Amino acid sequence: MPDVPGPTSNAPAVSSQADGVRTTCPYCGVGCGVVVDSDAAGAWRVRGDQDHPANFGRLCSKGSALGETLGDTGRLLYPEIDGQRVSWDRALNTVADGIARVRDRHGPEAIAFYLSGQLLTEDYYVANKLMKGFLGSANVDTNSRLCMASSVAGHRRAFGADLVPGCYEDLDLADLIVLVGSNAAWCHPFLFQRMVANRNRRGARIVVIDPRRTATAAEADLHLAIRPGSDTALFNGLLVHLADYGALDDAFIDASTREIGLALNAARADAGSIDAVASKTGLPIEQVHAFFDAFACTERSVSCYSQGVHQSIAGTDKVNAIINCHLATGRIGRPGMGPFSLTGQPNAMGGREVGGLANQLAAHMGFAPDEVDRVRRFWNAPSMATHEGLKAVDLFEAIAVGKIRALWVMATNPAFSLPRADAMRDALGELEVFGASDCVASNDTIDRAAIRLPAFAWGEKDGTVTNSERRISRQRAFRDPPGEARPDWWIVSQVAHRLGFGEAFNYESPAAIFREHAALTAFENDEARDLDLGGLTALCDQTYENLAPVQWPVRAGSGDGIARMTADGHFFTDHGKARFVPVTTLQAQDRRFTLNTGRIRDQWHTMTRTGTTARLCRHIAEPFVEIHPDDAADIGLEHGALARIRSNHGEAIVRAVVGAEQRKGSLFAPIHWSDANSGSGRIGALVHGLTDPISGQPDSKATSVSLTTVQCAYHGFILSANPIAVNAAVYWSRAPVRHGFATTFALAAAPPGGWRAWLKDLLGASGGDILELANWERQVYRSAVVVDDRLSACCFVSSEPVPPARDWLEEMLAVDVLDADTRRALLFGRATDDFESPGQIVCACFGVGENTIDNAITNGALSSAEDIGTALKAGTNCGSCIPELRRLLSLDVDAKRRDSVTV
Ligand SMILES: Nc1nc2c(c(=O)[nH]1)N[C@H]1C(S)=C(S)[C@@H](COP(=O)(O)OP(=O)(O)OC[C@H]3O[C@@H](n4cnc5c(=O)[nH]c(N)nc54)[C@H](O)[C@@H]3O)O[C@H]1N2
Ligand SMILES: Nc1nc2c(c(=O)[nH]1)N[C@H]1C(S)=C(S)[C@@H](COP(=O)(O)OP(=O)(O)OC[C@H]3O[C@@H](n4cnc5c(=O)[nH]c(N)nc54)[C@H](O)[C@@H]3O)O[C@H]1N2
Ligand code: SF4
Ligand SMILES: [Mo]
Repeated sequence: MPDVPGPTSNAPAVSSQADGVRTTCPYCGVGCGVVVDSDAAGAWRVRGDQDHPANFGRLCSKGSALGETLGDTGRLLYPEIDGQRVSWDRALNTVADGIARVRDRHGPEAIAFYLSGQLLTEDYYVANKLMKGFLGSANVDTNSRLCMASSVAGHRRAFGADLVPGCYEDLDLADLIVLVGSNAAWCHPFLFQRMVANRNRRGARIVVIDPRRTATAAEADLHLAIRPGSDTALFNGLLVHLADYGALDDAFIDASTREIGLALNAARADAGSIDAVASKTGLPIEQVHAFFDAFACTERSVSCYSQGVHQSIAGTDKVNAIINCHLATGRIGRPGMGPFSLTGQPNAMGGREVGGLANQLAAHMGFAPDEVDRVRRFWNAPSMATHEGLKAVDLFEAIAVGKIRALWVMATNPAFSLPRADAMRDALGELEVFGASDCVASNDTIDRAAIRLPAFAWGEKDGTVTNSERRISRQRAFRDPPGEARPDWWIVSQVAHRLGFGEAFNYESPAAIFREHAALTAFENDEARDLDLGGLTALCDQTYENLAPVQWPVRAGSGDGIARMTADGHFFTDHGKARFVPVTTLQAQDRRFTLNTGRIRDQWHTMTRTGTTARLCRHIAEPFVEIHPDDAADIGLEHGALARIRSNHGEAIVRAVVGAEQRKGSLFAPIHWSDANSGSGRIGALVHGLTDPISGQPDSKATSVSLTTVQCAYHGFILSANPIAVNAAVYWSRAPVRHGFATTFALAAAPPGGWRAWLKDLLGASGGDILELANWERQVYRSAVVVDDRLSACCFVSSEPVPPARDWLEEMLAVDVLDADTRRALLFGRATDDFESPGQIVCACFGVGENTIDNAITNGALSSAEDIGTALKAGTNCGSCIPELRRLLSLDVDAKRRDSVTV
């Protein structure tokens, strides 16, 4: 097959590197440094990088399990068109021809790229340059629109630039840490560990503002279980309180800010008294007082915020309400102080730096005529975009109505992650040209792409990412890519060549792209723009290869970055001062049920990586919806039953978890399950399409829904050596277990042809012995399929969702020759001798289960999380499970039930 040669591997021989390859974790925006090497058997070992200033050697559960997610199973290996393998040459020509055809017939506005914070800065730069400088449209948006857009908009309004003023060290130095709409214990685990360490060492207090009692809230000194959407009222009230109690920093306000009067008037009108704040937020007056007093009296305060703030119809206003309080007290850019936006994806920041958002140009420039002209001259661009493009939700709506006809998706799964995901998935069918670059062969989006392009994955790709504190770190390659995968920057550059733009896309390496990106940030900058990498424009390939983590800006003549910005009181607005932004609460309507969506500790988005390892699927194994006990009683829903959530846009059927951690009227469901591993767990399908009018970020945490119990005649699970899908079931979901897969299901009625035929059909099994046990009075059916003396699958069905413990059965999948006693025991689900099930895994790092911990607490009279750590190691690596260890110690039955999702 004729092919285009391309870089196939950047991987140095790991064995030649005595201490392994240093790279950066591909998950959250904390951006932890990792070191990778391999053991004698060739298995990858991943440990924290002691020298990396984000994590100093520690990793969370997801980071620690990275080595287990590196297999080639499920990877997209070759370019494909309409499901057929083709050469790279043909695939690239097809993309270029499709783009050229649509542009010639319908103009550049009919083409779009949809990118991702999981691309490297270099990949992102090249894609953005091709669209905005050479194809002539700004229809490049990114999943950062769903993630960070409200922070970007809030920063630009207040600071005149998309600027995070502080750094991680501020979390070590603060005396008060306020977490707003952030479940950092699960989503930014290592940063949260730094906050807890500060509290333990220096007595810092932690306040959590979240409608749910999350693992983060459980660790807090004060938890404000705010009414969803009412954050602006709380921070407006705080601004008034600061003014009335003499806590304003008048000198800073005079010298460095504008328009406090407007903001204060708006705040007073919105939430001028403690009573008004309490009534708008639904919080007890004492809690409001406690928070206001703590903030007013503590100079070293940091306010961290994340999706509970961003993903809202008033996300940008919420961001500015928080920033206003920091400007009013002058607590910004100084040690231990500042507003701090926690970025989600590993390169959420890098994407913003190169102009990945449709309303920005590269290097933090906008669409003002002089900025457009500057970028045009730098790129020598033939068709520079002159106005903003469509933001993600609008962009996909434009696809649905045929305005956009060619789409190229890279490193994201919009058919799963956009609001109204079913409608957006259907819209993809309207495209004339649809290409997707991904590492995996199947997800809700790439399954619908006519042109599929295999990209390098983590461990293969090579470039840079920027974390939440503006720190640029290298991602380095350490393994050979499988099949014909290629780097994203190369794929885009090849298409640019075929469109006739070869000269501007003659990149030979990520280093060359980085130098150009750095040069553009410094071009005609003169300290007028915040982002300036002038000191990195001349890196030779070797210096780039060895680049140590560095915080921007890195101005010309200096190799060092700057930890805190705005310390000199200078901002990037026209007048050089920060702006107070007047904001007013958009009062959320009280509805019967409001669906809040978010993340769980051990899974990453669509689970394309974290869902492949048993270790990370044992904490929470099934899709679920959490509900307050009173609400559950009201609608007759029991813990562990199946529940149907329905909105105007779609529905899902998931497991019910009843727990007092929820506010009444509010439901929580995780976003992670998709068509790939569940029958009806796609939560994105329910989410309404409302967005923040300024940032365009979807309101993903407040969809009006109904909830009902789903009655099923049969509940069961199948353990199998190979993955299966129970497509005819009312409900099913699948997770990997140690030696195979566990598929949980529920059926409305018994299979018409009998259970045996049904099971054989599901397994695609032809031979083998089937052992069976049935008790029709109790509606119990159990069977085990043994092929060549090995357990190939076993199936347990009953009328209630309470199967026996599975741990022993899982072990049996690995036994080479099953003896007669064991075969009999299979149908009882447990060994005849004493097999102790560890129970649901609490500590993912050391695989310590709930039963083991419970026994140790009882038998060893353990009384603290530290005791448990000493006895069992649980909680001593990443610490993400410490809140759960505390809960087990408290023996609070309700709290324990909350996490026992797997029934
Ligand atoms: N384990 C894990 N970690 C991750 C990720 C992952 O998939 N898994 N993804 C990464 C990414 S891309 C991101 S963006 C981050 C997200 O990190 P977070 O923002 O911390 O995570 P979420 O679970 O989306 O939402 C945070 C909290 O917002 C709360 N919330 C909802 N509505 C409101 C409200 O009106 N006001 C307030 N104050 N709070 C509200 C929710 O109850 C929820 O607990 O996590 C990153 N880290
Ligand atoms: N309801 C609801 N919806 C949400 C959210 C929510 O809280 N609630 N959160 C939103 C947020 S904050 C985010 S960030 C999004 C995340 O949503 P997505 O971005 O859609 O989710 P991922 O599963 O991370 O998709 C990443 C894809 O990129 C692929 N990939 C990884 N690395 C590379 C690479 O280097 N190159 C290429 N070409 N492909 C790669 C992976 O295999 C995977 O298929 O979801 C958003 N949607
Ligand atoms: S906290 Fe965990 S997921 Fe986030 S970067 Fe560090 S190791 Fe990776
Ligand atoms: Mo995100």
